Amino acid sequence: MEERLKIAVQKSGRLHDGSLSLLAECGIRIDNGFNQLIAQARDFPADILFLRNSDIPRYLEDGVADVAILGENVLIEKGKDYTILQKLGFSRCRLSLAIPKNEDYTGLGWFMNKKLATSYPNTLANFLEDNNIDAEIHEISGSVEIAPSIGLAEGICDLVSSGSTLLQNGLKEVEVILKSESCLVKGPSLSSAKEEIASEILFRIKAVLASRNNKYI
Ligand code: PRT
Repeated sequence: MEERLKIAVQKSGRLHDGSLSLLAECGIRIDNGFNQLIAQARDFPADILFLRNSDIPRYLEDGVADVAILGENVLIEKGKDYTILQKLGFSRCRLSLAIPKNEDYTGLGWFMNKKLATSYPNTLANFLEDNNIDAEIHEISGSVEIAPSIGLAEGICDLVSSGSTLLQNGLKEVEVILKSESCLVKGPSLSSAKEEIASEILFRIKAVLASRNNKYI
């Protein structure tokens, strides 16, 4: 039986459209499947799995998915040492520290002994440790920006793209911890047949990205 590469993409959310349009530009098209967990690509030996972005590292680890399109920030948070085959250039954002806008920011020392809310506890803990800052991390899964105004935390660590959510919540960005974008990632153990299919996809993606770049020059 012909081997098929299982490609994980986000089921819905910020990475979904960019992932499917990139695959389509590479000639990997699916008929419907948006409401399914899995869809077969037309005329290409691959199946698309629709999963939550935050669950994708686990599926790669378990070999349920072979390659995936996801945000680098998720890989870093989960601490998985996967091979990034290609950075894809969409869904760019940064993981930043923010504090109430009226605070006088004096540098990283400001965070000493403060309570910080985040959905990225591991990345934040590593950053604080690298900078010798003792602070209390309060993990929450969403609406991180409201934490200071409801008295849950004194500062936050969250993803920022335009900055308007911070502004709306009376916060200012004071430190960038990391920059992230979508990337194509490979799971830990692929058969040689799957490696070949993954190489073909990578080749096509590089061609698409190069032609997109040429359009901007
Ligand atoms: O539910 P699932 O596990 O699939 O994913 P998710 O909840 O992480 O999904 P989603 O769609 O919100 O984000 C998917 C990925 O998009 C993230 O992991 C990042 O790699 C990337 N990305 C890019 C962002 C943003 N930009 C972004 N701005 N993810 C989240 N945000 C949020 C941020 O958390 C904050 O609430 O948008 C708000 C800030 O946006 P601005 O424009 O006001 O600064």
